[in-house]
Amino acid sequence: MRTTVGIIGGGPSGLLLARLLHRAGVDCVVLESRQRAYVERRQRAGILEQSTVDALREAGAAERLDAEGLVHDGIELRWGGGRSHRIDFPSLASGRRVWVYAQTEVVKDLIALRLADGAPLHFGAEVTSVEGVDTDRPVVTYVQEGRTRTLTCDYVVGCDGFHGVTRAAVPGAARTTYERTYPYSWLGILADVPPSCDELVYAHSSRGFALHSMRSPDVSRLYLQVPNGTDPASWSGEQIWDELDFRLARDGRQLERGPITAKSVLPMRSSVTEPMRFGRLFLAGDAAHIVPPTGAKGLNLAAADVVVLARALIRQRTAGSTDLLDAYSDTCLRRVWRAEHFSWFMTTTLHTDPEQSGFDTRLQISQLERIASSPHAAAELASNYAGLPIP
Ligand code: RFL
Ligand code: PHB
Repeated sequence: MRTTVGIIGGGPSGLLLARLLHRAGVDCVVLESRQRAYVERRQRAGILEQSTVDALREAGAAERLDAEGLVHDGIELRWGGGRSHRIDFPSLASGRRVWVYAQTEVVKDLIALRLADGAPLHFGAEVTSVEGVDTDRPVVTYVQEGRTRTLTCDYVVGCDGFHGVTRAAVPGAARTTYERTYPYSWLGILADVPPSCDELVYAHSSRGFALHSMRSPDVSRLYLQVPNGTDPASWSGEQIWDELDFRLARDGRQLERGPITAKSVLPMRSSVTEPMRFGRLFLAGDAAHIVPPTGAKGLNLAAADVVVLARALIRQRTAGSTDLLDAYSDTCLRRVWRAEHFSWFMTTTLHTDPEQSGFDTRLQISQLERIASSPHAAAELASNYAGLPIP
């Protein structure tokens, strides 16, 4: 098989890139190791920033998002057993806002469009190697239904997430990875109960971080900071609700409780691999960088990368110029590092490190009070959260 752009991974970054290229007449093949049902059910991000929504609209993939997505104009911060402050996006972030629309739904929409277009998207196709990325004809080898096949490409894009194979196709001497792990994880639940608050609530408490989020008017998504290595089965439903009530408490009001339909633990890590290109291999999304989820940036960074890359690939095909491809890594990394900093800032301001001293806690509270009292500090948070424009 031959194609212009071989896309490895059918998560949000691979599927959005395929959609943007297809609309511009650039042919591409998407290889996804998992089956469709698995990819469509994987619970992950829930917040789309303005640029991501703009990109999905431009890709003609926002019909359901525009009908069903929940527009949010702010978030609430809570701390110190009763203090709270609302961050208002329209007034602080130049009119930019965010949407609650689950990653599962973005993925479903993009898969449906690609299949309706009759464009190649192979499920159960596990890429095992990428070779010749420093030549004109890189070759991707994959296994599908027990048979080994190859795909020869002009360009290969690694959209295969943090545990994929493409990052390792860049020789070790040609890449550098910068990393940080955090001494805590998130226990996340989905519950069949209407959200108890209209907006997302990020809470700092004496027993650690909690987040109130949602998926729809009938489904809540909530998170608790837990120690690394926590077994989700070790928390009963009642313990989870009690702890959420403690950490999110305001005016003694309790959260609405309902049946918990999913429960999982996710570790927190920051990682960036530079550069995001080697020869004819380009890395995008989680394959190149991950953030702890406290800033809601992972999916949005993945979308921004492929918007920049699609533009560059289309320019190469239509005008024969590689200038945007040559600039791809630097263009993305500037924005990536801003999001890395913001995600680190939100994480370390709101979580309790097990080694944390009383001094550290007072610095966190001071930072939260500063955001509450200074429009400049609040605007800095709001503009990063609602997302910077894609360059
Ligand atoms: P994805 O979504 O990981 O997609 C990669 C795809 O590549 C496939 N793949 C392969 N295909 C073929 N051959 C191989 N050898 C392959 N190896 C892997 C995988 O099956 C998969 O379909 O990366 P992408 O597209 O870059 O998208 C990034 C986002 O998914 C990610 O940034 C966010 O979901 C991060 N994230 C969260 N972000 C938030 O903003 N809020 C959250 O609540 C949130 N929760 C999460 C998350 C990431 C998680 N992971 C990756 C552990 C929860 C989890 C569990
Ligand atoms: C979510 O709804 O899953 C979510 C929202 C905001 C975050 C992280 C996760 O910062």
